[in-house]
Amino acid sequence: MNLYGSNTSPYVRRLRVWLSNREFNYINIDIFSSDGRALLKKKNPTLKIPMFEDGNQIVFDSNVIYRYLEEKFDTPHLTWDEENQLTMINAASDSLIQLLLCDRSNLDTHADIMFFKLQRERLHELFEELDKQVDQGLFNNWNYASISLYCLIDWAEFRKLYDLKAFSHINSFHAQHAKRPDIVATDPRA
Ligand SMILES: N[C@@H](CCC(=O)N[C@@H](CS)C(=O)NCC(=O)O)C(=O)O
Repeated sequence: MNLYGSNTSPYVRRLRVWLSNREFNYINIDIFSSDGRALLKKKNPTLKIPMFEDGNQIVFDSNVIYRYLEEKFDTPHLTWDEENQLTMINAASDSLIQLLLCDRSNLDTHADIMFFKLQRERLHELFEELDKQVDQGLFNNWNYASISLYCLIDWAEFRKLYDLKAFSHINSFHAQHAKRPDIVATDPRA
């Protein structure tokens, strides 16, 4: 089993953490280098990571990879509420990725422009709801949803993409899990 990704991607990190007590090869690629792009073009027309390879089966997209792994390891399905948590975490991750790519394209992401305003409005709603759910204990189990939340907030902090200071429950959640061996082993700063 090969997981292709990069050390900084929050979508890749959640799978690395979830898989941390299983046998798999992690292949770190730079998706913006010519070698990385050539490898992706051969196997994955979405040109996005993570990508998973199990024998002849290639799987794209972290959500689908997770479903594949659930089946392969016969682990319980996410509940509908956990699926919603994951959808919120994905929406926040996607908005932050769009802002990062715009910033790297030298666009002013604080400009009064519909696209940027929509992302920031969404991020505010999502972090408020996620903060509330952490307070309600809905992320108390260390499962795929809470691993994904950790990877999102740690990445937002690492990339300095969003000021999360106001979300005290999210901050406590982050501090609570920061020293876990699977988290330390996948730190994008390392
Ligand atoms: N829905 C995808 C999103 C993956 C994604 O956006 N990955 C980023 C890296 S964190 C990527 O490959 N970006 C390349 C690009 O947008 O060109 C998933 O869940 O796997």
